[in-house]
Amino acid sequence: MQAKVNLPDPSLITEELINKYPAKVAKKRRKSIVVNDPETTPEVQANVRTVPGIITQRGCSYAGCKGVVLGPTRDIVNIVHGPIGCSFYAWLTRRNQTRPETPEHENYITYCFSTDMQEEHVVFGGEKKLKVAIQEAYDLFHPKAIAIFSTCPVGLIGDDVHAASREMKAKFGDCNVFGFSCEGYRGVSQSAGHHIANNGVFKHMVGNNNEVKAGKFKLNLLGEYNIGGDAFEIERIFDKCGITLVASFSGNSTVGAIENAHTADLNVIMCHRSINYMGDMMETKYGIPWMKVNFVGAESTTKSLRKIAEYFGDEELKARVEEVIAEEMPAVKAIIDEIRPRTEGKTAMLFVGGSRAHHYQDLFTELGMTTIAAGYEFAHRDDYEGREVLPKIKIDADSKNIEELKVTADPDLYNPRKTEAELEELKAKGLEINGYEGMMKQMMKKTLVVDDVSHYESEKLIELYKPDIFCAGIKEKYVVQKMGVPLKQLHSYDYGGPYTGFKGAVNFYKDIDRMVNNPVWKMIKAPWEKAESESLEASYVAS
Ligand code: CFM
Repeated sequence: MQAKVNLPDPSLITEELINKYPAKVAKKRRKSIVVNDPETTPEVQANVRTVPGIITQRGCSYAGCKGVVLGPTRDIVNIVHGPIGCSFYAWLTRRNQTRPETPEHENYITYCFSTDMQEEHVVFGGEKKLKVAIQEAYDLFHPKAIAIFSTCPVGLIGDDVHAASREMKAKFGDCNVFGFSCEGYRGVSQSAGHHIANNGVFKHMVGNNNEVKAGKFKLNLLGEYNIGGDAFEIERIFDKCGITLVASFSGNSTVGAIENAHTADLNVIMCHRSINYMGDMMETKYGIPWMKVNFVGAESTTKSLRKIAEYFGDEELKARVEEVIAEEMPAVKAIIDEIRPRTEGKTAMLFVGGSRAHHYQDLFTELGMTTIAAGYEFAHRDDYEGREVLPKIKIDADSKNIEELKVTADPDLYNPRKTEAELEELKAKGLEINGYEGMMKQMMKKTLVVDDVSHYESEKLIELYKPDIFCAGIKEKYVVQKMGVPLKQLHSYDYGGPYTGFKGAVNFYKDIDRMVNNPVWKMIKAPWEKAESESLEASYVAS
């Protein structure tokens, strides 16, 4: 594939990005900045510690565990064991929506539960206070489950959240209590917290309820957290196709659904980074294969639905999926036809999390736009280069910190949903089972891939490439916009969304059209448009 846009020489760009760094830092950063080639997928340094002093956009292990993976499940009381700030900053900041069955059903997402650790507890221990908090939550809410999240001081002083949880669980008898050693420092980013969360959910929740519910085509949706209502749109499409969603991990989800997840016949994975561990563990223990899907983008949605239908191999389902696509696509096409002449040929940069920098490229492609540079904040090499590099990834001291569960086939419940021969047949049809090819194979040659991009590098990239839109988060938003480039938040969606499925794609096209074609950006004098002498005030909007 050839770029429709003129790309500057990417090797010169790399030099520009790192030439202001001290030699040691430059050497390290150089390994995380690569010129893409979809054929050879060069190695990207990823999932390594950020250089101290560099402004990164990463979060912590606790954020990945509590905020990302466990947080969206509405009927778990999530108690943060730590100082109040850790809880406050994880309180309703992620826009994970949920829809209780009735207004009377449990929904604890709006609450902020914390042990409010004080100096006294740091010095003399906080377990007693934690048990009091668990008891209080139980007395007030009688929830199905209580999860405890360790913040940094908990690990430093050695409070045993697991022992406290076990004790309280035994005491209550009707409430599942379990803890997570997800102290912020456990890994180099929130990615460590995802893994810790996967282990805990797998150990303490999945498999607790063996009741097999009705439904011919049963699957779990892994790694979809219902930001801005994304999961609602996917659920709507599944319903329409006659696909039964047993559990979502964990957007719009419940304890009951997750406990029952092992009765599904397929796991489809949206966000590979945050939940691939669960897919693998469920395959080993229960015999459920997983498949990577992407419901971001109308074309990607149709592809994913067809993959699901092909997996189940049922002619009626295949026909129904085609009917749904035929019903949904005209409205999408109509909007595309209207908008695309205005967006065609424009350029985008995406620096987001651990999956969206890849997924959202499909929506831009649908708009005729080119992604000229992209990167994740905390993904691993497999999310860039594809899972075939997994055996080649060096396990460093930081990764060794995180427990690898030893999973074996369940003596009673292991039931391979497909035989080896059937799996081979599906693979021959082009269905990637238990695989993910990563971001780079989809990006054009000579585009730039940057892992854990620093604030300085983002500004440099904007100066050098002058993209039509930059996608990142709230921390970058206003700096980028002051440079005269619109920034689309792909974590919170700038309070919009959903962006998944057919209806979500339309929302996205309209939002991007409004942003890249807004005349206001031309009225801002960008720093590179100013004379040298004026450059001191370059970061201000007014000129
Ligand atoms: Fe997965 Fe996510 Fe993401 Fe993520 Fe996140 Fe998020 Fe994200 Mo923000 S689970 S990796 S840790 S898709 S909160 S819903 S938007 S960084 S790209």
